[in-house]
Amino acid sequence: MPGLIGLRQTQRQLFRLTVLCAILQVLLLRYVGIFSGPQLPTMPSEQSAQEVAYSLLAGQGLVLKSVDVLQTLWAGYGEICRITATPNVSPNSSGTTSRTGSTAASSASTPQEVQSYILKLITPPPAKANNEGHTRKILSYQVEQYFYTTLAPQLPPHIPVAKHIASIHEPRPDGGVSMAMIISDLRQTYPVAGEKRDVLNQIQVHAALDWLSSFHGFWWPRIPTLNRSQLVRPPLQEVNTDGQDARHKSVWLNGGYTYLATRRTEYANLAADHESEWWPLTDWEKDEFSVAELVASVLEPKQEGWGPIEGYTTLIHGDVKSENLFTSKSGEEVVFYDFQYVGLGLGVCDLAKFFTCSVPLEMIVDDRPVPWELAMQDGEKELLERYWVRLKKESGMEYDWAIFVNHWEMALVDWLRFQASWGFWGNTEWLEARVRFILKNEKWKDAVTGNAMTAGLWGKKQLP
Ligand SMILES: Nc1ncnc2c1ncn2[C@@H]1O[C@H](COP(=O)(O)OP(=O)(O)O)[C@@H](O)[C@H]1O
Ligand SMILES: *[C@@H]1O[C@H](CO)[C@@H](O)[C@H](O)[C@H]1NC(C)=O
Ligand SMILES: CC(=O)N[C@H]1CO[C@H](CO)[C@@H](O)[C@@H]1O
Ligand SMILES: [Mg+2]
Repeated sequence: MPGLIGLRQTQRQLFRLTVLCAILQVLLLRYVGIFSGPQLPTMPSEQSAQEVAYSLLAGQGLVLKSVDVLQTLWAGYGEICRITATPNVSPNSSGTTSRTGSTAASSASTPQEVQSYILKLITPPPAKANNEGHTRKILSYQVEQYFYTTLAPQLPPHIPVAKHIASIHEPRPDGGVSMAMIISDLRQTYPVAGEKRDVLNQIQVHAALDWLSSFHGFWWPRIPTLNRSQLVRPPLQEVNTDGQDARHKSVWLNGGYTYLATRRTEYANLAADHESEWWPLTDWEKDEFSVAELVASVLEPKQEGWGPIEGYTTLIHGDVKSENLFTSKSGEEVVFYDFQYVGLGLGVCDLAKFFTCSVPLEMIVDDRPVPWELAMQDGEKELLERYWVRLKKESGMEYDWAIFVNHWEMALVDWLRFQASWGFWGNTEWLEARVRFILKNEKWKDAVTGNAMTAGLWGKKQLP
């Protein structure tokens, strides 16, 4: 029966084809599954972002829905992810208690609202004693976590920051620390990003200044409540960086990451560069100290004893620029993030970077081209006054205008010292012209020297 045999053969071929198709299908599904699922790059740690997010959310009664990597962190020591989650409405969460029936029914009928959050996962190797940049970075993540868990919840609603949802901070056997933190996703309320290296518009600049004056003003009278021995010293001095110790640390003794004590290498390079217009900043001015050192010693918050800026010290953000803020659609509401360098300092130190890197030049200088030397012009003054008035109101503290301007001028000189040793960007012409003007003022120099003396610079073995 050839027909039958033929049929059998066809059946066999069909069967083979079906099996082949099935195998192909399985392979294809796997392929698609791998590439369409949440992106999970291999982590240097034991736990993936997804695992960490899942367990942190579970503790908050939330179920993880998706994980999207926004960026990997410096040197691959972690990543920032946008995650989504829904409330956990499984009968397990309520079913075993005495409240029965209705709870499960009502939660089943409520729509499961998907919320998005930001996960910051950090798994760096242990800090090395003499690697300044590396140590600075690792300490900065601990500082940021302290800020979100302990300080941010104290802020009133008119000084918005992301909300802390959950976090872990675990020492690892290798001496390093694993950190993870989930905070609220600010883009839901503040959809406009400050953008890279860009200047803000006038509305955004005013809103950012108002946020800063409120933030600085809020913390100013509260600084005495901080435990000074828990402040994080400059990276090279912060020798003991094991996990146990970090649990007792709070924010930086000196906010920011450009102050002289942590930029000695860059300073030495500037001091060796006799061609640079700004080399004189490093030249001996009074006894064996340079202008840059005199200014830095005045601006430096002290762990013990008294300093000339003591009564004016507040918490500064430490990295104020357009890339670290979001605004509302209108630009009238601003929120800052990236609190890795939050610490003590004068509020004007945040403003020096902000004016240089994120304020449009035409808001602070009228003349074109920008003159070689420049006194404070009306635009700059208006912005500073706006900040100063609100700072005093928020803090309830006194701040004499002349003292404020003196602080501002020191902050400009200090910020220029960093840029001159590291590279200029932003409103460089304005900054250089302002500092040329300030340095010509002998009365200003005498005041700085006087302050440096009371700061105990003389008789101090180690410079800032
Ligand atoms: N709370 C948040 N809401 C929304 N996006 C955030 C939030 N925190 C951080 N991001 C996003 O992650 C990026 C990096 O975060 P950031 O804290 O500035 O770290 P980095 O030290 O890498 O600058 C930001 O540019 C921003 O796009
Ligand atoms: C301040 O912090 C140190 C170090 O953690 C601690 O030993 C000390 O008890 C704290 N002081 C106060 C007043 O809390
Ligand atoms: C209330 C209750 O029974 N909760 C349980 C839900 O399920 C988790 C894990 O399966 C348990 O750990 C809880 O105890
Ligand atoms: Mg940032």
